Amino acid sequence: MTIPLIDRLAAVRHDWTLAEVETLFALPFADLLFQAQRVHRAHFDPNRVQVSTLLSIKTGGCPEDCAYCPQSVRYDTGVEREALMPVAAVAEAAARAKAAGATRFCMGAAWRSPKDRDLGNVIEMIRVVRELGLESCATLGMLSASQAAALATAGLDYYNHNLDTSPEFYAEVITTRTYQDRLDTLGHVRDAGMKVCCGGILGMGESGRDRAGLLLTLATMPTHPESVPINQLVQVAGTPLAGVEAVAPLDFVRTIAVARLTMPRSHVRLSAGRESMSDELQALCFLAGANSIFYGEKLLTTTNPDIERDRSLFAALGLLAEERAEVTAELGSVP
Ligand code: SAM
Ligand code: DTB
Ligand code: SF4
Repeated sequence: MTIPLIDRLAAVRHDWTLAEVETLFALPFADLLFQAQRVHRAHFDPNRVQVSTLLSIKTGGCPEDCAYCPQSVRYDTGVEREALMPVAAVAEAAARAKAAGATRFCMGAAWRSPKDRDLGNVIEMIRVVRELGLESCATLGMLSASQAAALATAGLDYYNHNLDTSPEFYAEVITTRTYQDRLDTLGHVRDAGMKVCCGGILGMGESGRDRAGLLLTLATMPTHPESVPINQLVQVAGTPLAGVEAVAPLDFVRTIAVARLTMPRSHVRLSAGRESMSDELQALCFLAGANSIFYGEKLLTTTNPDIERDRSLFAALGLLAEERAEVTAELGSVP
């Protein structure tokens, strides 16, 4: 006899089907949140939230055509092209993030893929971030196997590379690289031994099936991404997706809950888009199993809630920032 879906929820599975994921999305809201809570509490302290701060180390002028992105050279968004930041400026920003309470520092670059000559500078940035006792994360675009190996050797803890949406909807959003390109980079990151941060964006005009398709792709990976950012599109004037109908708030919460249920041990990050969310909506996201946020007044080029607002939200909900994981003990071995 097959075990009913609900009874199988506590286990970490990699054999999800689209029908099962869609069944979870269609549960009555209270049942979905109850199950998500059950699974969340089986694997995490529900009152702890992991806190990451972002920095754009190389802004604008990107050759790609991602329809959501203010940094593409193809769209007139007012984002100016800047050179790669000096390492000392990155060190200062990382120190400020640590002092404000972040445990992970995520460096983003508006590249299709890094040039080998840039990688040396990024490796130096990883070193200073880790020396501060922060976990390091980078998102630099597509990587070759040897670039992934070089970043892993430098001590990079996480690599962020989002699938953004379902395989079927992807070509509506990006034409300059394929879904398979993204999967190949994720494979190189895994093979190099780094932790994977991979998620998507809601509110790009995708269907409910596309949201299920994104989560299905993530949840059927041989190892689930350790970090799953769920972004709400930040609409930026000048991008093709400015003016698209926003995702319904309760559908956003449902997506968080289904991510929690299908990837029970992953950190699910309530990512971009929090600035336009009420405290109540964010609270529902935490109840649905979100346990990570971006913290600090800026994402990459757009704004995020300021630190005071997040401190009072955490206080109102009795949430605490998660202590940082295991990296401190290893710091002595960083060259
Ligand atoms: N260029 C690299 C890449 O695309 O992989 C790294 C930086 S890129 C800005 C990182 C991620 O930010 C994208 O994959 C996308 O998921 C997210 N992102 C970009 N613009 C966004 C927006 N307007 N709203 C929400 N998320 C966005
Ligand atoms: C992720 O999933 N979201 C972040 C991070 N990973 C790199 C980026 C959000 C960017 C929002 C638009 C901007 O600020 O430019
Ligand atoms: Fe470039 Fe990344 Fe923006 Fe796409 S999402 S345009 S690759 S910076």
